[in-house]
Amino acid sequence: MTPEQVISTLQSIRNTNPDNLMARHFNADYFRGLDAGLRQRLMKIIATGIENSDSQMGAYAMSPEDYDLFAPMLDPLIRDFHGIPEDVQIAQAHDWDSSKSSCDLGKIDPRLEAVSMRVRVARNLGSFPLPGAMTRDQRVALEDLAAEAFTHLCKDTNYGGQYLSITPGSPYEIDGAEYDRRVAAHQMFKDMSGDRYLNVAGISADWPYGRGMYVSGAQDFLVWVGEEDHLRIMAMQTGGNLNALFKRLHDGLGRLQELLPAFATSPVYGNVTSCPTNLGAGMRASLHMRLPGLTKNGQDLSRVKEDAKSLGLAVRGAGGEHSDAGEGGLVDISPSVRLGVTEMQIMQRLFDGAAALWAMESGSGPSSAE
Ligand code: DAR
Repeated sequence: MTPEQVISTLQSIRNTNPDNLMARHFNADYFRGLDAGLRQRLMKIIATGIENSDSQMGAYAMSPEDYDLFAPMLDPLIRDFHGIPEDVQIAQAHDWDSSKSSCDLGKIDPRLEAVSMRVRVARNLGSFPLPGAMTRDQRVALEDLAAEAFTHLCKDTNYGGQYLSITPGSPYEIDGAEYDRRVAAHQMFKDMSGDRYLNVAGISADWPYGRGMYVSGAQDFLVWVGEEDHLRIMAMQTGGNLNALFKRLHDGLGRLQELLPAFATSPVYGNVTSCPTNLGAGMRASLHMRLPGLTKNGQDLSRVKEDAKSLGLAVRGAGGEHSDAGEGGLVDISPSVRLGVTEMQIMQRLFDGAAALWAMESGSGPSSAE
């Protein structure tokens, strides 16, 4: 497309899809003012939001430098998503000290003592392009670096476990049946080549090369390699104590920082990620709850999404992004904002939000839909 065709297309998307944040903040004069090389580089970042007009964000960075290089374009949509006004300086702090707060869902209601919960952070190695711009060889080289680091975890009695690769010919390669079993167990990530947003951005390219998963012996600490970010480092458990979950993640993250090259960070946005929605803490903390009343037994997520939004929470189906509610209204809830908030603030927001939604479900709390 010529620059004027891009401008015209984005004007149309802005009219038809006002929630496409990239289209909402696209500035035609800024785009026209870039030289041809920079325009081509920016097009790779925003192509996903042009090809997929229903995008929520509509952009993925291709290198850590993109957030600085294209700040006039990207900063406004980052602020819009994370709710940071233009006149507020973005400052990403970190706080993992969970001793100051006790977030055990069993205290909300004994029926919440055994909820499924997961917290993950996205990290990218500063010495590689981001996943949308990697070659197949770079994807395999990064996986080799990660696999080497995991050999140390496997020898550590606090972790044990194994690395499972889906790269053809990898010494850690698993077969299709094992891959399917791990996906069904909600451990391994799904085949990315089915995600149209990631496909346009190049993030799912070269599938399945450079992809795999470390899983600890207790299966409560996992690391995805080569998904939407270089690494998705996560702790998971069935049980309501968020403090224990976050501590396990923080401990494992610390071990990986010792074993791997430096992670990509920005002086403004904190941890650098492919998707601007994950900048800052790079953290998604989530738990599953059955909310049959608020979801009309799983048939309608619209009301619970509105209720959750008023609490700063996002709601997904139990099967992950773009999925429907599960049996009995099973949904995945997580704090939306990840930039400008610390890890402990995210943990507290998840706990407080879960308590408020539970109260709405039981009819004892106010609902935004009333
Ligand atoms: N589907 C893309 C990304 C939205 C945020 N989720 C991520 N990063 N997994 C969109 O722009 O709508």
